Amino acid sequence: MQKLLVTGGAGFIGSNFVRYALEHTSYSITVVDKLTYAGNRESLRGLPEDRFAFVKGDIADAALIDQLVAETDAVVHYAAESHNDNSLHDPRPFLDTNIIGTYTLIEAARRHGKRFHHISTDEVYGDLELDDPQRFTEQTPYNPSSPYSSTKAGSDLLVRAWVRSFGLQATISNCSNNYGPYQHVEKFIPRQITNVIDGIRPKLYGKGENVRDWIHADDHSSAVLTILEKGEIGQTYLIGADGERNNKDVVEQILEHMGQPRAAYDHVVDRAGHDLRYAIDSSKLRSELGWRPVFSDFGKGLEDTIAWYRDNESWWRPQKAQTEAKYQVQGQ
Ligand code: NAD
Ligand code: TDX
Repeated sequence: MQKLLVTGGAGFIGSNFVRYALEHTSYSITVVDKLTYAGNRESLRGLPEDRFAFVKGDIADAALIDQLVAETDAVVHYAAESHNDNSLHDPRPFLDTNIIGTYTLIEAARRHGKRFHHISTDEVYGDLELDDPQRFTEQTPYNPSSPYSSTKAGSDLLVRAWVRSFGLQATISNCSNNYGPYQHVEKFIPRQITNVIDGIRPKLYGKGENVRDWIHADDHSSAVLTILEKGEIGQTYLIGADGERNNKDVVEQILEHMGQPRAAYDHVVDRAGHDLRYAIDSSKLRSELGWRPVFSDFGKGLEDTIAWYRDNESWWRPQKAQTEAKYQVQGQ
């Protein structure tokens, strides 16, 4: 394997993977990205020109995708509409990209006999009670709650069907909530950090008891590389780093790291259908493929992320006002 096609490589996690893979392997990488509101060419600035190419395009464009897939050895598929709140207000782009886009890619990968890795989310499993001793495993039944997570679940099922029916050489990974630099300011952690920088109080949906299982984006990238190189075709691997925390705790930590009183936040309207808790059991990935996360100290990772947003205002500033205006209309 020498050449990778990375879809959605101008987004948060895709760009992290591109930087990570260029640094830790000798692969050449082509990114295909539509540059929606969530994509940012600046997230890929300064990469080595002899090993990196960028193509602006839509994964649902069958002619373009056929040509790009024909030219690569493997596809790593990150491109998606990724924000739950947006999916509650305008679901259509989620169907177009997450379902039709994935279908377009796996048809091309099947035609050309190419290795395919599908990036997905723990949200396909629905949510857990706060006191449930169980965590999600590869055997947990699918039970998605939102338009976003149902389209991700649909895309996973398409990939599974293409493996079984057509022998597609695919693996799937379902990861928990990522944090780190280059994440869009619509998402929870960057929204609150940039709010505090702007003198706005952080906004907690509902009571703030909802639990997310946080993993640093670098650890997600190392896991994807491990699965791409060592994973068994047809298998699903859950990716997580034992990072369960409720939203209230995360907001309080952000405020404390940024020199504000821990209680200086507001409760706002809850998300419709808000999943209560996600928690990943990643034993299969650890025991079968020997993967381990590197970032074990969430407080330190959060401090580094805060420092990145302080130092890179020019990256996020153009998105901030319109993102907050959208939330304001929703009472959030
Ligand atoms: P993101 O919204 O930051 O980036 C998505 C990227 O895809 C953007 O660059 C966008 O321009 C591009 N894109 C969207 N529609 C496209 C289309 N039709 N054609 C080509 N490009 C298109 O999302 P992210 O947080 O980086 O998530 C990436 C992937 O990881 C998604 O598949 C998501 O479901 C999955 N995931 C995310 C998390 C998380 O915590 N963020 C956790 C688990 C899984
Ligand atoms: O302002 C906010 N206040 C708040 O309390 C925002 C934006 C969010 N929240 C809450 C909602 C969630 O409980 O914080 C939690 C995290 O919210 P998001 O950042 O929107 O992430 P989530 O909905 O959990 O989904 C994320 O993780 C799984 C990614 O956006 C998905 O792409 C991924 O699949």
